[in-house]
Amino acid sequence: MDNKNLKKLEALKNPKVMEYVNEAIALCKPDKVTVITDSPEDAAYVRELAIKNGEEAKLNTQGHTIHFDGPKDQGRDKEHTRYLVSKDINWGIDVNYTLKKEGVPEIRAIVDGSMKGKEMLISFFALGPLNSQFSLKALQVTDSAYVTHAEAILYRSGYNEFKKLNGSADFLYFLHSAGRLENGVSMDVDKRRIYIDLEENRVYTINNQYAGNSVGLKKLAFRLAIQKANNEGWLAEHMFLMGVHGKRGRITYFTGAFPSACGKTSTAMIPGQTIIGDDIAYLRKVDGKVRAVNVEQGIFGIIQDVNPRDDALIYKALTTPREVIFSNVLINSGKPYWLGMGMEPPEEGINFAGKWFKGKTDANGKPVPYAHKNARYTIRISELDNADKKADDPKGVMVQAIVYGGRDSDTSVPIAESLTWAHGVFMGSTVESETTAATIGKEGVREHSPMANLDFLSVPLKKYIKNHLAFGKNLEVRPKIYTTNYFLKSDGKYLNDIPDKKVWILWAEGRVHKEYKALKTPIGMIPMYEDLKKMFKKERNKDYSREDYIAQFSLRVGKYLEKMERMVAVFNGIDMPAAFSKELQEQISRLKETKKKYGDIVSPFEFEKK
Ligand code: OXD
Ligand code: MN
Repeated sequence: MDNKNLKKLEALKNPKVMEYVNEAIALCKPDKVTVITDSPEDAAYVRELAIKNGEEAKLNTQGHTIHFDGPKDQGRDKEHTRYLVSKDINWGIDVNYTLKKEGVPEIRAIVDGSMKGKEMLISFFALGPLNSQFSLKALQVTDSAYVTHAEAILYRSGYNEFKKLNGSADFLYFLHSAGRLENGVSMDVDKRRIYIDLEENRVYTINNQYAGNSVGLKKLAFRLAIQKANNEGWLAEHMFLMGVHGKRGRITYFTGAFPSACGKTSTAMIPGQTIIGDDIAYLRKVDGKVRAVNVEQGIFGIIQDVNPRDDALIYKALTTPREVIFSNVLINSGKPYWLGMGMEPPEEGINFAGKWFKGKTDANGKPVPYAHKNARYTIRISELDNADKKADDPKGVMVQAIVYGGRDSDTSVPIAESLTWAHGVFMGSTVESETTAATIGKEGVREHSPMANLDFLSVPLKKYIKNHLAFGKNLEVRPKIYTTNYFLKSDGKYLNDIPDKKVWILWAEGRVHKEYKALKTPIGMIPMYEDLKKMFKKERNKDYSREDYIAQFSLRVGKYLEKMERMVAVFNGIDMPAAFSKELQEQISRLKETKKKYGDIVSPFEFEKK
């Protein structure tokens, strides 16, 4: 490290930062070390380095670049993402972990010498707004200028925040190396490892580039934050944060947790509403209210189906000059093409698997799509016309509704409100969803994901649920809790159009302000037909028939009971808080009673009669 860079580091007066950096240099053996501060010159240096290194290439539109991850590095690698702990833990759920005495030597041997011939970048970030009691600090060391560039878009630069730490070691630390590269992509994917040391709040991630694996500040920091939150009595959640615009200019803030690729971003982007964040929120109780911030300042969004009709605002932002990184789309003559963009792709180009041409097939004779299903864009939220004005407020915004959603083709109604806070926690704890392309592995497999957070839980399930139950206590303004399901089908066909979610969210907003009555059913409160009819006309210009309502809101009691059987199987073996077990038992008996009285499928109008 030259003197100039050393001075930048020393100015932080932080012994732990020095210790980590010295250790990283000794282990990774880079040729050069560069320290990145909050200055615009340093940000430009990173952007240019990503181009010079071949990790990104410029596209025709100003500020746009393309980055490719290798063909086998197109989603989060769940199998090789593990916690490092020094003793066995009873998690209650399936959690991947390795004992430190084996895991640390293994990962350090793989990381050893990984930066030979390369440049190490050291940068600093805030997870959350600047000058905020919500925010955590993060130190990133990596040999990937793409990773640093993506983080500069997605997170607030935090060199100055580190100065304010006054030498404290209270920060998270991420060491990443893309490993050996061939044509700009990681070669040794068989040695891809993502190890998260829960005891030291540090992460090692190696031989990968896909941001879900490499960008420490995203899902890796999130796991460390979940542990911290559960120890300290706040919430770190897989949630969007948005302003829902109700009647008379009213803005009501919602958070919502959905598993990856199940509509979080598109909910936060519903036309007429404002977005604060689309992926990770920290929530705290402040003066009897729940307040929340977006941990990020950007979106690492799925680009498939972003088109002028369904996602006009993002489409506009992705097709005009500004800083955007496209990943794993098709490139032809300096232009990006993705699946579902509402335009015919060219006949050939370059994609994540190299040269692509129309009719290309894989080794099994299957057609190779021109772009990956999990292709992404990386953009700052402030670039969007619907960015909420309070997005960077250090005090956060007051949350009045929490939504849990999943990809459920056969059971849950499109929207329901919980009977109580504890019932809401129960609803969130029993989210089930069909797997998507955001993770490596088979798609469409039903998976139970408590609070849509299964992939990221870093504390025993009992502790996590207990923390949620306690969070609802002693509140002056208690958020309402909802479940949504945008994916309900009948005879193999979706029962709703994608934009219909606007009606569900606005109905929930109206409920917060006591504007709509609701029907009490065994699974929660559901909308009344007359209200939805008016709302569908106003918001969607659709004639919403009684048949539509019956198809969407009939309680599939038999299916709900099957789900409860699955939940009993999951939770039986786990020592859960008594309040949770009570909710489960009561849910089952309410459903059984309803089944006895009305049968397997119950029209919502039956509940109106009561
Ligand atoms: C994401 C994910 O990219 O959850 O947000 O996979
Ligand atoms: Mn996510």
